[in-house]
Amino acid sequence: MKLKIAIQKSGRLSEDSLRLLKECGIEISNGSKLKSTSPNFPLEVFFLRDDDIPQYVEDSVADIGIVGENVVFEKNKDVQVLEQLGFGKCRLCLAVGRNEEYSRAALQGKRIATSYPVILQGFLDRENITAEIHEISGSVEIAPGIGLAEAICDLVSTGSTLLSNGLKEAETILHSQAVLIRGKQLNTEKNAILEQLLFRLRAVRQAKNNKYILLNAPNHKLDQIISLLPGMKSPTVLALATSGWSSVHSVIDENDFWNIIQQLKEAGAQGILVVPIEKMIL
Ligand code: PRT
Ligand code: ZN
Repeated sequence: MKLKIAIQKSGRLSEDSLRLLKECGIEISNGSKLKSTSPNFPLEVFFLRDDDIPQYVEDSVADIGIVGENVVFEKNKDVQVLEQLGFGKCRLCLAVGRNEEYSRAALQGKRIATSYPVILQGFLDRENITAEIHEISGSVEIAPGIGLAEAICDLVSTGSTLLSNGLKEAETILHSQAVLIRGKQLNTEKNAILEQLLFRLRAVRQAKNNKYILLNAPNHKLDQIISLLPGMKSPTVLALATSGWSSVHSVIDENDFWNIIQQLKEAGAQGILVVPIEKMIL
């Protein structure tokens, strides 16, 4: 029995999806065909267009899939989001001409071009705005320039596409990243494989969010320094050969990193080393 996963065939999520599986110790041979079987994990990989993945998962053609949240919400299929994967980050934004004044009220009666009519309609309904949605499948950013619409609703990551088309970001209506989704019907055996995969995925994700830190501390400052370092249980403290000094080892959250380093220095820590963690099991 193999668990079937659908990932994007070629596009922005393809490389990161394969890399994530690899970091989970799952080998996948050649990603150019329609499907591939892992030689060292009970997983079969289907390579598909991202827009089709929610439907295939709902229909149990694939058991699970990796796709952007934007696609999950737009397609609105009967699938469950299991885990955010931390890549493919972008936002779905309303954008208008660079020189226009933007307000929600000003959208009333306007034409908005988008490839995300479902999400956009949801936003307009919540805000009690009546606007005309023009669905187009690509190059949405050119719509105002050719007179098709006054505003657009499109994915943005760096913002350079908007800028080079004379547009400005007016409002974010959804933050998105790649997620792991599953269908409703999985037998016991497939569920067990999924649990193993999730265990590995979480270990990889945890590791990315954390750093291993080693530092030297004068013993009379140990209490203060330890209070800054929660660690997985509590920090490890080892005596240095030089008397009056200790070596402190711990794990810190990537997000608190610069803040904590600054405080540690102020508290008298020296020789601070910060190293990446490859896998982390709590
Ligand atoms: O062929 P297939 O249908 O599988 O691929 P696709 O062309 O539909 O999708 P693809 O590969 O472009 O994107 C796949 C997923 O990546 C999306 O569904 C999002 O979840 C995610 N993602 C992350 C993005 C972006 N960032 C992104 N910047 N998807 C698209 N863009 C486009 C955006 O539409 C705009 O044209 O990039 C442009 C804006 O980029 P910036 O950097 O100029 O702001
Ligand atoms: Zn697509």
